[in-house]
Amino acid sequence: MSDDNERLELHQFPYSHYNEKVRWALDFKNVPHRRISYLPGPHMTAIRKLAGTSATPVLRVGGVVVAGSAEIIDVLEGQYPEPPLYPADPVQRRAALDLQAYFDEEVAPAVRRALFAELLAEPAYLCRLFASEKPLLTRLAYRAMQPAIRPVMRHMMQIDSEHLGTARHTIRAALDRVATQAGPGGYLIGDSFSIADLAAAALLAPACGPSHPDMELPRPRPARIEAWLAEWADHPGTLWVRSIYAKHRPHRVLPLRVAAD
Ligand SMILES: N[C@@H](CCC(=O)N[C@@H](CS)C(=O)NCC(=O)O)C(=O)O
Repeated sequence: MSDDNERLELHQFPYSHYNEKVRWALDFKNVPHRRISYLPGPHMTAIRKLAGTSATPVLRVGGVVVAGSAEIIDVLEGQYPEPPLYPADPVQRRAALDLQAYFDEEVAPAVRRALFAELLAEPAYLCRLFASEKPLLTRLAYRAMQPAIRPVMRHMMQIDSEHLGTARHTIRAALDRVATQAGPGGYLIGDSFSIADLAAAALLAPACGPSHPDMELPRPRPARIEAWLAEWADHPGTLWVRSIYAKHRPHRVLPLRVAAD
């Protein structure tokens, strides 16, 4: 293990699909790291100070700070090339990165918008997702803050009737796409696992309920969360996401997480 590995920190939200891309890349490349989890809302000051933007994931390696899931994975691919996430063939590499951009820019916001429309109606469950690792007083304070945080989240994620209708359409189109584009080996680009499969599966995971401790929504679940998962459960794209998780998402003991706020 190099000194850099020992000092590598992922500043993240648990269960967040953009953060899951980076967790997956780190685990896939077997890179030791520390995960530092924040509460959505109160995270802003600390993450802005660290990265100049409030969005997670943020990776810190020694004195270097990198923000954005695609940017972080690009750095990891350069520093830890084995096993590769980028196809060796330049045409396939371009296609895989383009597919990642489609999932990052179009699909991920739609998944998040539609899921949070349900989660914001279940504040106790939302707090369980994001605050369960925190001390009791922090958990109670976060629960009490929910009425103030909710309108900010609705605004930031454009949770309104117009955008929600489009979001469900975008999710279905993305599930259709992975189901039809996956080749005989089950991969989106070429005949091996790549960044395209990782990005698609991680960013669709909140709708597909893959069996992995970093993304499986904890039980018992409120009825509206069960209904959300049931809406997508039988889609062939959901089965594809679950199979990619089963084959390529390492199951391992979670690294130490450190409370950040
Ligand atoms: N394009 C960015 C998007 C990151 C993003 O939207 N992160 C969300 C997590 S779901 C976030 O931290 N939102 C809170 C904020 O922006 O303050 C990426 O790929 O990392």
